[in-house]
Amino acid sequence: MEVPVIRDRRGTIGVIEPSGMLPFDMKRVYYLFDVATGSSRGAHAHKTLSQLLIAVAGSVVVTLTDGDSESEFLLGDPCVALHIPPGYWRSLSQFSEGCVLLVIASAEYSESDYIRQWEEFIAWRNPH
Ligand code: T46
Repeated sequence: MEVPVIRDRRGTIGVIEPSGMLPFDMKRVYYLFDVATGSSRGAHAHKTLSQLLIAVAGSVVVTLTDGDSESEFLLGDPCVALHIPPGYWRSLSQFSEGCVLLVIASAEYSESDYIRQWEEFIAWRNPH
């Protein structure tokens, strides 16, 4: 989704407000930074959590799969947010130097919402 921005000759402000504009109610904001180039993060799914990811500086590649098909997204524009609904395995790679990835989430941190084993994820997606 496009992030609303306010531009003038001094620069640009990106604005995210909880009312109306998001596909979920926001409960948490966090950000990844100081990620060593060449390292990967993610490699898990969330059972109920929805997220919006915005590369507010630098770039990162996000790979999403539901266990069948896979999509790859290059995030590198602070005016663009990637919505990840619940139930997608995500891998984050190719962090550029200085990348700052902002994450807006629908719930507070809960380890029990994570699926961190690929086999468990596939079984969860295909319960019978
Ligand atoms: C995701 C990608 C995009 C907390 O204690 N509180 C928090 O709010 C978060 C986000 C993490 N943690 C702890 C849990 C782990 O012990 O920090 C450690 C690393 O977290 P995680 O394995 O989730 O880190 P990433 O970078 O692999 O994933 C993060 C998000 O947590 C995840 O939801 O989708 O960024």
